[in-house]
Amino acid sequence: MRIALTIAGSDPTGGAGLQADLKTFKSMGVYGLSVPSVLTVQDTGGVFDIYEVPPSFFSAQLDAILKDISPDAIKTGMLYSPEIIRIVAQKIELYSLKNLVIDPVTVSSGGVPLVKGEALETMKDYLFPLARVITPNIYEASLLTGINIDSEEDMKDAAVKLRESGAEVVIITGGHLYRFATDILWDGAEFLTLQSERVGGEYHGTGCVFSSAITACLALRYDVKESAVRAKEFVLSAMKSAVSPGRGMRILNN
Ligand code: PXL
Repeated sequence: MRIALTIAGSDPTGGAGLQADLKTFKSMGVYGLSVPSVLTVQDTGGVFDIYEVPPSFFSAQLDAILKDISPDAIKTGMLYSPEIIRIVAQKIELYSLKNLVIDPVTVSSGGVPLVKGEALETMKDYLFPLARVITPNIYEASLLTGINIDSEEDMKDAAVKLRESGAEVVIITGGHLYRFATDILWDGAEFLTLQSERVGGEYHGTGCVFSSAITACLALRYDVKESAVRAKEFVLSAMKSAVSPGRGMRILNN
């Protein structure tokens, strides 16, 4: 059985974070491992507090699992602090890990910051060069590049600039152009525009599910483009069967 590891925050609602990643891995037929970087206090309405796992304990979790098991693919979600990010980069190199997918999580759906200090810069400098794929949304891509993204052309410009940080493939998600949900993939040779119908309503965790679905597909040995297409289909179908377990946002049922 193929194995994927998520290094991410805990979201008790299961809509985002490592819980959403594990559900995605399972649905896609991949065995899931998970190492929490932070715990959050949250409900379907929002994030109320964040507790960072002490770096030495975080590091010990990674060492234990990676000395024992070699995952076929890995994803990172909410890493929160520069210190945690540097530990992840160090372990990726130490254990020669392949198929790294980075979702550069920066804010919650409700607008709460999910990074502190120089975390974004650290991610760009230390982690992006090790990545097979990075999956920023438009907001994250504009923060990372300084480009104000208003069109598909802007998304392409930002993707080109982001790839200069060393990631093999850049996928910018979340373009709401016309009736479609548009993502742009740039692999250094050509652009691929991924489109699906837009589904109305407020959803929690779409970015986590998209990046974990790509990770699962890479673990299953699909190439990056095929993985992106399959992941987009997976997210759309999970949005269509979304549930409302609480009083807040809808949660993807993947
Ligand atoms: O959706 C981004 C995200 C990622 N990881 C965790 C989160 C959230 C959003 O709330 O809580 C743990």
